[in-house]
Amino acid sequence: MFDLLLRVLYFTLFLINFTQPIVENEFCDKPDEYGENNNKCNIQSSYSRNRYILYEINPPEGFNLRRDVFIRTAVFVKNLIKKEKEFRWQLVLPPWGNLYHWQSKHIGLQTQLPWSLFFDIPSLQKYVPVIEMYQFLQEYPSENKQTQLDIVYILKNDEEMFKTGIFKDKNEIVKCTDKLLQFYKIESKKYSGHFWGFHNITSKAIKCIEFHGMISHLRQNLKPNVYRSVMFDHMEIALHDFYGTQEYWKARRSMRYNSELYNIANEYRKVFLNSTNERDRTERPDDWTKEKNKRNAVGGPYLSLHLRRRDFLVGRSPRVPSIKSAASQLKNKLDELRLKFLFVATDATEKEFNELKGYLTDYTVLRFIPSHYVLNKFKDGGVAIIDQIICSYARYFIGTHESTFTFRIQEDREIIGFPTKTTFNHLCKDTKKCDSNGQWEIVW
Ligand code: GFB
Repeated sequence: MFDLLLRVLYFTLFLINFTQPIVENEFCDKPDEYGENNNKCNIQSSYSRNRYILYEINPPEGFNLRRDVFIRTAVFVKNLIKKEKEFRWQLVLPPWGNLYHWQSKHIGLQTQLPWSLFFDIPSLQKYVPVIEMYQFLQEYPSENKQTQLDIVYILKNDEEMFKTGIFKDKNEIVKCTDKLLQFYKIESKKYSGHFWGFHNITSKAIKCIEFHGMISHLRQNLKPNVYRSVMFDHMEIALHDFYGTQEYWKARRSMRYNSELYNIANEYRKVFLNSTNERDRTERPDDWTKEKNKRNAVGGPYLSLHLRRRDFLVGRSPRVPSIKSAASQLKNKLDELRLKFLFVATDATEKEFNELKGYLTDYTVLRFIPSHYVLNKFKDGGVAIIDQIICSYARYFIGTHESTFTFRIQEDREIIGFPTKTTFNHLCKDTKKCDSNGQWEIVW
């Protein structure tokens, strides 16, 4: 009897699965010049609810802008999950690599690095379902170890808007005419190109979109009844839906770092800066969702500085102070706060750092020098995060005007619970005229 019941149940499930149309007819027309609309059969044969969103960013962009694009995308996917419930949405984390600022040459290639090297994946997953690229490659159907995405949308700005200064929402498919396009056709319905350096990934279709507007407007391009995997190239073009809101900060708070990076930074704080979370009132729950609004963090007995040099000396020279001027501003603040320790996170040369130290001989001026183990394991990206963590736990922080590296430290300090006046400060070109960078306070 029980056996019979089971059979009836299986048969009913079979009927439900096989009789429900997964593809709507409106998507079943002829393929266009970029190969779209050929995916119906694949989707029908899969019966899977999994839908994957992948993205890539303009190659010259740095690590900390990329972190911001992740937040936009994570919030987008989170909202998608609420609205498109019949699918199981997953955000595929684009591996890190080939960043212009990662200059250490003796530690091997810094390419295709997983997010787990820098971030705590279970924390990210408490905000939105994310998977690493290698996991996607394992679980997504492939043929002879070749993975074919369903479509790549290449976002581009509408140059006309930038010429006229009149900006309007736009999401329009245009011809892919750009000679610098990173994707090219190798055969019918097969495009190759820059897929994070993986040579076993291609796409069935490529489409170019002139896009202006909030990232949520990309929902109309997903067509989950047609595509299982959608990649957006140049995702930095899509804007935040909710910049600075509670939702933004939730996604931001989920970006806890790899615990080993915290351990290294905490050990450094303890040994060199006499700073511990218990003493500094900077203790936090392990789980970011349990974190509460507070403003009483004291921080370690040191002033921290993010001193951005290198390309900023060229691109942002009107705002970048000389080392001498920086030293004089720091001396004033150290004296005002009666602090003797200065921690410097910087991309400055050894010569510039020594010059700074030379002006501040009455103080202990320190920078984090990674061991071979740390540099080899966590690469330039991990060392930069350790610098950011140490800066974020100081009693007072001074950053560099308009550096996203500085912005991320300020956000971490907002989360830890420092009074804002100890956080939103930056070095001035000279003390006479010094514009504010704004205060992006946390919303709980
Ligand atoms: O992160 P990021 O986009 O910040 O780029 P900006 C700067 C990179 O330089 C960091 C290194 O990701 C690090 O690799 N770096 C900078 C540092 N400061 C430090 C530091 O204190 N410690 C360590 N360890 N590394 C943008 C660039 O930089 O500035 C754009 O991304 C462009 O490409 C623009 O150049 C002008 O926002 O500061």
